[in-house]
Amino acid sequence: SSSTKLIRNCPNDSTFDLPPLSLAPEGIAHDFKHYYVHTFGRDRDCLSAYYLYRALATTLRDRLMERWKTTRQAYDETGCKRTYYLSLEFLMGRALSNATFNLDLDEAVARGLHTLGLELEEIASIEPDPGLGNGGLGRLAACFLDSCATLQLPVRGYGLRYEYGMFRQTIENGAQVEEPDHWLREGNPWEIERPEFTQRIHFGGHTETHRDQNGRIVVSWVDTHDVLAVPYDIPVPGYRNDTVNTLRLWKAAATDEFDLDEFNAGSYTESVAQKNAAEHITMVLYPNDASENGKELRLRQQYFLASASIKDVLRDWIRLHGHDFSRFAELNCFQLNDTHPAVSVAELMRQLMDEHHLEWQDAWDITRRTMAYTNHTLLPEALERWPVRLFRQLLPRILEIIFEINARFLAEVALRWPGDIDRQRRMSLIEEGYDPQVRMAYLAIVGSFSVNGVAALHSQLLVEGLFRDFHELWPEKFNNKTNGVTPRRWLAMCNPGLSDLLDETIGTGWVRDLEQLSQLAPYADDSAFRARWHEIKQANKARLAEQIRDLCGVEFPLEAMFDVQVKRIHEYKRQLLNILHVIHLYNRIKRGDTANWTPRCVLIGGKAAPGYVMAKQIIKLINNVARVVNMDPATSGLLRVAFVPDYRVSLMEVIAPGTDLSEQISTAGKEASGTGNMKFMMNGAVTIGTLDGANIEIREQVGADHFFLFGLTAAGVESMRGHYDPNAIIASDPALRDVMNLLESGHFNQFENGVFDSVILSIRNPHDPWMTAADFRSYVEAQERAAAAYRDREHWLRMSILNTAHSGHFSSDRTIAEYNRDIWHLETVAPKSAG
Ligand code: B1H
Repeated sequence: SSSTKLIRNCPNDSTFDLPPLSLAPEGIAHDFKHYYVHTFGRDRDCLSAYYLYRALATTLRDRLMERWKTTRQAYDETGCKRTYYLSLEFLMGRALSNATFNLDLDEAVARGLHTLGLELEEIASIEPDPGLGNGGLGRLAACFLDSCATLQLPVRGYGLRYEYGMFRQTIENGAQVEEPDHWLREGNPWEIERPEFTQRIHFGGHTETHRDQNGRIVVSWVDTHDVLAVPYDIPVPGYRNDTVNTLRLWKAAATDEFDLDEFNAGSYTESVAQKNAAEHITMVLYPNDASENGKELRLRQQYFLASASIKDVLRDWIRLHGHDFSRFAELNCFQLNDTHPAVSVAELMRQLMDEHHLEWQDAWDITRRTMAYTNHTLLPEALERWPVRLFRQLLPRILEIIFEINARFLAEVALRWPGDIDRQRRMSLIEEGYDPQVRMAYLAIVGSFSVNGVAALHSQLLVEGLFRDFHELWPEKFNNKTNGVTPRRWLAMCNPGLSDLLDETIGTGWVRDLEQLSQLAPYADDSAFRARWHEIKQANKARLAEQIRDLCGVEFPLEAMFDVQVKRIHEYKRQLLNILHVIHLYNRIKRGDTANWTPRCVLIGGKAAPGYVMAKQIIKLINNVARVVNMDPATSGLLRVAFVPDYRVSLMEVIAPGTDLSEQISTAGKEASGTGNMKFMMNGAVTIGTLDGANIEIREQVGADHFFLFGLTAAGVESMRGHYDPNAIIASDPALRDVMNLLESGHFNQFENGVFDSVILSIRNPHDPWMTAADFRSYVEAQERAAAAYRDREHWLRMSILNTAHSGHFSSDRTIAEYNRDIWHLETVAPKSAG
């Protein structure tokens, strides 16, 4: 097509060289006005907020563009090894403030805008917050890209350009209502379409085997229905270092071919309409965080991402190295973000063999030295398995390759454990049965040289449990990479007050090297420093309280402890335990048990997967409890509860800095890592939590005295299974008995008979996998310790400071440095300075 056509008489290299763009306020203001007036055709008669944002975004994008080019050239010229981060989700958050900050242009942009009477923050808040991810897994991918660019590592993200991101959540009569998020409606200034790199992706059809002229057996995959993958590139700026990496997102588009049969049958319009179906592949993000998807369209998305990204990488390889793949594994690595892109193992095999004519053994050798897999969950409901019949119908060639990988793998297992049929059955990539399934995690393990979990406990449980057999076979493959979060967005940008105090106290080096925060520790004993810390926290609480007033209509008094749990709603995360504690506090108030009371504002937020009935009932319960508590004059000044609708990245940027107590209360052994826990810690919140995921490492870093621990251990949870008796626990604990009585009396659902029956039943169920009742007593006691600690302001401030001071370990820069040291082995590459 015209967009992919190149001209023959290419002008010489310097034709398109331009002088560097001005980074001064005047230059920025000039370009901003130019875009607003000349490009977008707006003026003072129609002062459109959106186009003010658009003009500023374009001004900044120009300044990224020149660095983007020099980064790309530096990677090509050095011929360096590269890593590709393959993920169905990238939860990037707003780009404008991030670009401004990472380019060190905050002051220049603010001053340039001031000359026009405009405010940077106000314009930045117009940007839609792109929600191309569910939760932690998607946000982790975004933090990793930030760290890779900051560490100047040649890493490219590959994902999907969903037309509709995560749904917008509203609350009606206490219940979640989903609305579509058409985030691209007004265009996206941060993407550059690259139609010249379009790829063709195959689905359906069947395979045929024949011999070529040399007598080699060749398989062709024919009669396929093809879909085009069009890449859109998004710049990923490093922190003040001239590196700009790339996130490449694929959009599905129809080919220009007609289905001839239908055409000849006269159904011209039907066959044109068919083209529409192709574009559905990237229409919408599946909103099922850590739970079953199982839909054909989801497998199409996964294969579409895998095939397009690998084709893109191989095209680049051939451009730079020709058709010799002998050094491919040495110079390329694919990091699989969970099993969602795991079909890449078979797809790389297919492309190397069927499209580039390698033999099985050579292709397999390359694949196994190139793929690395990160596991993010132990929950059985999130472990991906696809029916063999679906593969056969949608991806027949891929299924053949998976069968061949499995046959060769099981031969290896048989060699190691002769006659151990049960082990072969357990380890097979195919789960046999009435409807056989492909086990995607096993495919990922067999096809990778590295398998990692995302926190120490999680990695340990993986090799002891789910992946035990594989660990016995290949112990050297397994490793841990404890998650981290980027200190740019999650401290420096979102908490300017604290950031200034840190700069003033320990210098500015912490933004790149977060371990430097440990220099703060001695200041915990300095009362003048504590006073300033307090002042900043109170200002952040005021900003948060204002948001909560606007969004929930609830007043949060600033002297109260802000107690916050924001994350996806899931039974294992136990928002239910939190709300049971709220009911317990309400009972205490009603019975006048309020001596030495610590006023508390409980904030809960998060989305439920639309089909997850129990999660939606938990949202409804939180809202109903909030209404009763907040309406009751007895709670005035003592207790407030709010459910914040539409929790997302940009809300967390306000919530984390204003939080005192961070709720990390999952059933031990169930939360792989958690990353919200790290954001809160960095911003000086103290954690109340179980020994789960990265909480364990947080507690190790900050010290047991500065962490409110409660609950069963992972081993304790497992050994209690089978003789867990919640009804006995309830009967023997007066506080929990009172909570259940009030709940069961219908006090929180006066005109909604029975709406909480199944929630109540789940607490009383001896098979409750999350053992909510088991941890209640211990949770209440930890909450009492937290409340007492908060009443001693100086003590609390010390804890708060020490939490920030010991959060250095949880920078995603540390995580990425470990991925690079142990798995990727990339060299840093600095681009030529833009001048
Ligand atoms: C995590 C998911 C996840 N683990 C399936 N697994 C999805 C699984 O759309 N799907 O099908 C989406 C997401 N997400 C989270 O990853 C863990 O629960 C967290 O504990 C962890 O911190 C995070 C990042 O590693």
